[in-house]
Amino acid sequence: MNSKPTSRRGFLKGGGSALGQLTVLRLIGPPGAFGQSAPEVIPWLDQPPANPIPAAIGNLLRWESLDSRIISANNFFSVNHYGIPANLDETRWRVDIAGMVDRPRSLTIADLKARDRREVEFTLECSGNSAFPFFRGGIGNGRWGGTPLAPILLSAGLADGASEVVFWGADSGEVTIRDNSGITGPGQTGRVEPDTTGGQDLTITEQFARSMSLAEALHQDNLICYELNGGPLPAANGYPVRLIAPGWYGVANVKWLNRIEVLDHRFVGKFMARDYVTIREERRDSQAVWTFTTVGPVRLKSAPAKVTRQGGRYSVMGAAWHAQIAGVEVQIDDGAWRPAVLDTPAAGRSRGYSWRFWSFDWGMPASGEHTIRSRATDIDGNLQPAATDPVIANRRTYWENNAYITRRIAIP
Ligand SMILES: Nc1nc2c(c(=O)[nH]1)N[C@H]1C(S)=C(S)[C@@H](COP(=O)(O)O)O[C@H]1N2
Ligand SMILES: [Mo]
Repeated sequence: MNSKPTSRRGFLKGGGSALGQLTVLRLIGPPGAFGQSAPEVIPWLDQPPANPIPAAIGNLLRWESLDSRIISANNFFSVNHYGIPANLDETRWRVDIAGMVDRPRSLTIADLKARDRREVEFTLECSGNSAFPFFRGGIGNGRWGGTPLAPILLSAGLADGASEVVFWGADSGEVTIRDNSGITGPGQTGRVEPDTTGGQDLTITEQFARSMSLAEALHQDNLICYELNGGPLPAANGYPVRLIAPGWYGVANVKWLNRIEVLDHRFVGKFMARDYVTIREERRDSQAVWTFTTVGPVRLKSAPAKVTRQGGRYSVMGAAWHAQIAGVEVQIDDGAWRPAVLDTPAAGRSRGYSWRFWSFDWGMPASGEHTIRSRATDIDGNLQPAATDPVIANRRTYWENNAYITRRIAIP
């Protein structure tokens, strides 16, 4: 049924039955009409503590407020390792295409906006989300608009041997590299200081950068992005331009993008090789083996968002993301896993990149405290892991925690 006001007038003029008219009004009327109270949100007992680093992490999602698949631009979370750069002037901004290309270029924002425009709905999540009690809302979903990256790289002419693409941000910060063994020399721009072991530390100003293999960078869904939800990117989210790499954790989505550099070797900057590296301890033939992987592709995850009460009945509403979702199950108080009802997924190109909402009819639970958790499966048969699953339990670093999330609630 079309619920636009014009069709409603048309319906009433047509002289439908009183009951028919009532049904229409109920469907399109404001919540609370006809004595039906709007659902009431019951806040979680386990509220996150205050964010201890507001300068670096902002606008964390308050799960109870989730009521639309799209998070508005002014509520979108941000993670800024080096702060927001000064001089974000769209008219003077350039994105350089450099390195192993036959035709290096320097693109203005106008150049980028003159190219094909495309939108993708994509759930951006920091790979550190769920790692600390305060950090549970490092996630948001938006419509990212921009121009495809691949044609820009291809038209620059990739030189033989090109294998890696680095995305540089305009932001930078001081980074200390431990024990540089006292190497000094002319032209050195960093600061060299004795360290506690008798060696020497090197302090440099490092620009934010992340890389991908050339094949990964050429993925058709990557965007050079200049819009969030149809408007300009907020300053904290990369204005005037950023990379949007659907299917990758937040860190790969480089903000304030000003240089795309093609290399013939691996790039091992801080955010590839020293930070955002997942280290696991595994057992092979009773030997401890350590594995090291750069945080990159996303992992299947879900969470209960909120519990609501309407007319004495309770429901749980939540989200599942980072894959095409096949099912979500809910577990109350360590009981049996029971299926939730999935909402419509985002369509077209956004399918699998945008989170999918679900709901679970909890009925009339006993008063007192309860725990609620969810787990998702995707269309390839992957199951979101438990905290005891080796992929989670073997980690010795905190990134990429996609284990079930347990929330606590008190029913009056
Ligand atoms: N230039 C730059 N890009 C960046 C970052 C940054 O600090 N500088 N933080 C990254 C991290 S760790 C995350 S989780 C995402 C967060 O994107 P958002 O701030 O738009 O939510 O941005 C990524 N891109
Ligand atoms: Mo992040």
